[in-house]
Amino acid sequence: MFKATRAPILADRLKQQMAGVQLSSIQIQHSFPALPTPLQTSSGSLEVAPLVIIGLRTSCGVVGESYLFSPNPSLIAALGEAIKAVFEVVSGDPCLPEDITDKILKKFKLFGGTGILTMAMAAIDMAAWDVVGKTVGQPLYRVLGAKAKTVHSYESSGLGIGDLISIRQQALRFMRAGNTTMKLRLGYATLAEDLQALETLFQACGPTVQVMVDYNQGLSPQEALTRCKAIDGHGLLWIEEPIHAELLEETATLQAALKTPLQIGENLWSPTEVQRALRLSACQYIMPDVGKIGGVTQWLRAASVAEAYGVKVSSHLYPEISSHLLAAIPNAHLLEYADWTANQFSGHTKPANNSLAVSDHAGFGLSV
Ligand code: SMN
Ligand code: MG
Repeated sequence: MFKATRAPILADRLKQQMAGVQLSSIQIQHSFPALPTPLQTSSGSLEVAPLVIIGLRTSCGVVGESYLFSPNPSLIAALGEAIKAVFEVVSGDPCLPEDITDKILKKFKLFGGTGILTMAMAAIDMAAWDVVGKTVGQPLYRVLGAKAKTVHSYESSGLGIGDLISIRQQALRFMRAGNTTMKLRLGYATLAEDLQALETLFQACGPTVQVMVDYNQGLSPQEALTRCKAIDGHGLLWIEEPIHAELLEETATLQAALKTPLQIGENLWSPTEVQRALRLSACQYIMPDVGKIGGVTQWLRAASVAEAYGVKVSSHLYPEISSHLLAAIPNAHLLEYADWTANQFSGHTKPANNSLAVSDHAGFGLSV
């Protein structure tokens, strides 16, 4: 069933052009930029954004750039090694991202696709799409046939679990840039504290604020029912990952008991997993992570699965890359904007008035 919805992404005329460009070598760098605002979630805290930065050299001299984000700094070296190992499978191949991804999927079928392997594949796929954009001299959203030059965004740079004064200060900072849509992390020790944090945000921002909350998988199914019911009448845009990401049936039971849409997807590892979540009615919205779903190719395939279910797609992190993808799909919802890579890439743009301009440089416009 999934295969029936899959259509080629790269246009035929570009395929011919890219068939003459070969993948030569891959370069790996590590970077640990400090988060402008450290983030506490119910499943761990973040002070730096551990990144693997990839340079994909090709026979025509174009270098494709991409990166991976790992919440755990200790896995960055392993991610880099996995990228090098996976690259061996496609070294010398033409720069046709869909073929590259399908070859890697096939090669590692016995190993199974999740985790570091799938992220390594994503890094190569993303860099290959960047090569396509740079070779034809167009930003990726244009290569993908998009018309929109901006995407709707929400602020996710801060609003971690923390004291009420800093929640208020961060929210007011977002409001000053006209970013009135923002995500609050919940999953405090008690429901009363969750409610206090929400109340603080609404009081600070007034009636124009639009809020979604993220439990980062922190609740048991039973606790999730209690807590989500308690916030169900607050007019939230969505409630994100209330319980463990693997518990799709339990998430569906929870969704059936709530008015507020559930949002999941950042921990789904393939378009097929997205399809399973939607078939189970586990959520009303979906937000694949371009690193974890396996790259641009797999993200776009997941988005077309969601389209078939009439479900809107948001992105998870990677704003410089995700902005191109959201601009390219008909069922785009919201871009998650976090400022964690703001000082890392020259192509990083910041949102204003709940909107982010997609880079007009060739490829993603990343540039380290
Ligand atoms: C999140 C994801 C990864 C690291 C920190 C926080 C969060 C989000 O789930 O969706 O932004
Ligand atoms: Mg999340």
